[in-house]
Amino acid sequence: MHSRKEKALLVAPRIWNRNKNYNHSIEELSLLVNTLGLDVSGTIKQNLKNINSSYFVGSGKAKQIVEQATALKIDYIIFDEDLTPVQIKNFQKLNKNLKFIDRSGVILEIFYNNAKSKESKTQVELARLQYQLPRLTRMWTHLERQMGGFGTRAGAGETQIEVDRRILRKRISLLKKRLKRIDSEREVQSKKRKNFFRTSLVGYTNVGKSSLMKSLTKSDVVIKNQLFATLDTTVRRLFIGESNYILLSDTVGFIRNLPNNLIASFKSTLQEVVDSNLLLIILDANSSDLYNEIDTIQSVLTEIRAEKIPYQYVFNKIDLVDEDKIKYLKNSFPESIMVSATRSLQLSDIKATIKEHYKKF
Ligand SMILES: Nc1nc2c(ncn2[C@@H]2O[C@H](COP(=O)(O)OP(=O)(O)OP(=O)(O)O)[C@@H](O)[C@H]2O)c(=O)[nH]1
Ligand SMILES: [Mg+2]
Repeated sequence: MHSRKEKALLVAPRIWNRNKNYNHSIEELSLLVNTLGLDVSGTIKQNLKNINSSYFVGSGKAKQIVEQATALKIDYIIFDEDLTPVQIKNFQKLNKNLKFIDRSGVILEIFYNNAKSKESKTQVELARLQYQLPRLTRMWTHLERQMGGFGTRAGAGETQIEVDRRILRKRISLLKKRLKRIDSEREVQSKKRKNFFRTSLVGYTNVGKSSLMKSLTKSDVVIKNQLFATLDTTVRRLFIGESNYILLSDTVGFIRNLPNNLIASFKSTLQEVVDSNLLLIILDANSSDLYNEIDTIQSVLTEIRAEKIPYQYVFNKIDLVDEDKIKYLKNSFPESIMVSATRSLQLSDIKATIKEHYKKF
């Protein structure tokens, strides 16, 4: 049988006083949605003065969105803003055959699909269930599919929902216990490393952190032109000369609006970052949204309490930009390093920087 790719309609409200790169955010959402295997059929853009508590957008606009989606035979309506559980439920009342999902929901699904290790699977499942709990409407569908599938549809009665909530809560507390165990195992490992100088590669997703890890340490990490290819932390030795070595780690990437419960449940994975002596903040020299990406990185680092760790900006992918862009970046970020992981350009500058910090250790 020929199975059709499911279709998504994006909804991008533009809030007048919000400072973000609107079009870039839409492009990024498209990429996230494609990563989930959905086709993007179109984007509805709308300027908003106020956020409507019932539908985020005005109620007239909400109906219009649902009508348009029905006409286009859409499966998913995807908001580039986070919706409250009430807003999702109100939308479901307008059409129970459509599935509604927001930015956080999309990110959680990608994490869910990419989790491989026991640790990341547990972390993602926890974050996902915490996200779904207040949004439950017809849980049996969901349980039937064994937590597979995403988005929620309206349907059946409250009692079933209550039963399902109880099942979910039980599962959540089990996962929390499991994570505590994983945390303490990690702590033991981390203690063994505490006498070493530790450096972490951090940054936005897909900027080339794993590629740098590979080029620098020859380790066999996953590299993909895909969002959130890495969900686990890898730690390797890196020799920096005179038979000295440090520990270098590669970890999960960040993105704008990374759901809070995801950051919380990835605490043990991100602990290596928190315990670092130096952060190499990897930036994409070819990015068209650099300043917002830096803001995102800084706010995640603050969230995990790593904001006081010394850091160094490293622009990767310089092979993709012209001389003018390099000049511009050098002017704007005089202390930064310019490299290319895939072309092995100026990687020694990274080692030199680490060495400088190491000397003060
Ligand atoms: N042109 C160019 N491409 C690069 C460079 N470094 C990495 N890439 C490509 O960028 C894509 C992402 O690379 P990864 O190393 O997986 O990126 P990451 O930051 O680890 O991404 P996540 O783990 O998904 O957050 C891959 O297709 C790489 O081949 C570079 O210096 N130049
Ligand atoms: Mg990676």
